[in-house]
Amino acid sequence: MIKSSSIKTISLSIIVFVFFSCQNHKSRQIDFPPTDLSTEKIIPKPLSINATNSGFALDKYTYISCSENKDMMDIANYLKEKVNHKTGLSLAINTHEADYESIIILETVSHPIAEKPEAYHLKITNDSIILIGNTAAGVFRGIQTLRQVIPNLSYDTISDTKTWIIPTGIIKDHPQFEYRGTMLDVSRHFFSVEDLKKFIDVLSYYKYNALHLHLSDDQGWRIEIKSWPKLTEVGGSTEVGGGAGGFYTQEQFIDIVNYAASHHMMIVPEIDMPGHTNAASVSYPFLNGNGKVIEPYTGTNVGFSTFDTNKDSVYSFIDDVIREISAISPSPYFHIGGDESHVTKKEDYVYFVNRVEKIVQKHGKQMIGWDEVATTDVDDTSIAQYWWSKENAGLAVKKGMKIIMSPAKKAYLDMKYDSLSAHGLNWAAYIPTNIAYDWSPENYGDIPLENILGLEAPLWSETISNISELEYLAFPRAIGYAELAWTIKENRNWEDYRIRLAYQASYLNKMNIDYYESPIIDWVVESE
Ligand code: TNX
Repeated sequence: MIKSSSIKTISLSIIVFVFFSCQNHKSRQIDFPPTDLSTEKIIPKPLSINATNSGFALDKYTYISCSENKDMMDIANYLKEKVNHKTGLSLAINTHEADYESIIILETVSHPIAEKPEAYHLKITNDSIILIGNTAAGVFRGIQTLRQVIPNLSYDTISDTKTWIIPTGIIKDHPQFEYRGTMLDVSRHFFSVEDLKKFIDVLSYYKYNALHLHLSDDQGWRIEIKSWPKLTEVGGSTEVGGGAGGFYTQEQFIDIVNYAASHHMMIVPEIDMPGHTNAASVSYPFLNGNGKVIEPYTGTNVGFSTFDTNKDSVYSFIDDVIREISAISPSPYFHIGGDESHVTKKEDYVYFVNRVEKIVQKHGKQMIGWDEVATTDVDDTSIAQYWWSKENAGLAVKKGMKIIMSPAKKAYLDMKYDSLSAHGLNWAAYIPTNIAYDWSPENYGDIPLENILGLEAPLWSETISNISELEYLAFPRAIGYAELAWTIKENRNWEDYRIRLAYQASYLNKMNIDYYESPIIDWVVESE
């Protein structure tokens, strides 16, 4: 209570201060061109936009104001850096100098502006931008909207300095779904910490809040476990095609987690089991339950490996792995995989998933599993990720579980766009840019809306081995999935989205993203 009322006092005093200072200031006269905030190319499309058709001049006379707490200062510095990257301007933060003409105020509110923690309001007038959020995460999401309405091109003659005209009006916004993610398979091919950070930069621009890392599979184990060092020494040294593989040390994993957190995103770790475990069993053969001599695997088949589900030592191993990862992973979720365990007997699979669920819970996490886990006796607090089986998803609904929507035919980023695509698979479908966007997670597979936790677009990496190939498959489709997860169905429309997507080219180019230049989009490149 004390904290929130003092924040309110701070923000009120700032607003009063600004009002009076602007009154006293030799307010400059700018002849703003007409604008229309409602036709800005914002993705994901906000809940409501009221345009007031004038302009805010972003220039060297603009400064940022916020409370001096760490969360808000971090966001203010982030905004400063992003504005600098786009315009070259270097905005002051919380300056006491009188020499300014306009202000950007960032604040959290004491009374929620909507039920969703990530809700924000953005009010743009001639000389102020006021961005308020329910939480720091809400303000951060609003910053992404603000970044998107800063034009690429400046006016050189409208005032005595280079000026970027931001359209005025009010945006009120919050996400439809609380879970908005992509997944990256770092097992089939390894991706560096730098690659992940670049991916996070772009995902956060489109308001994603989760990056799920598929950290183990038959072809590679990718995270250091201090109590079982051979997992990375042996299991980390392979990948599809025979390359060198790789792994994240715990320090590197923490670095990734922190980088994501500074973008108000979480990392969801996955250790896939009892199938997809060849790399673990090569490292420690006692884990193996398929009765065969175990060899390193660098092909792309699935479904041939399994843990031995009847040994207590296997569960002690799993306890260590989940304990060590949970200790460095602030996300509330731990993903246990559970897919395609074709050589695990059904009763063994059920026993295994139930026992591992309890281990996950013991370490303070909520379990996520691919949709097959719904065939076991899991709790309704566990989450099923619907990738293939409508029947399994239906079982999850019956159990009262929440569901993450990732249907392979619509949401798999590793599916080719079409038969000419340079990378990707096509076992589920070809997914061109329009098909990726033009469906409703709200109405897929008869899942009631109240069971849907959110949407995730997985990127499996059998056919991609570097960041450029990753970007080819992920973009532009991941931009569309961001909108499906954030924006309500009533505000989505392919023809309208198609235009807004075309205008993302300048941003993607500036970020050096090797996106697929889908021929059904009339890409528009504007640059200074
Ligand atoms: C199925 S989707 C898998 C992965 C593959 C992917 C390729 C899922 C839960 N399992 O092991 O990489 O297909 O598209």
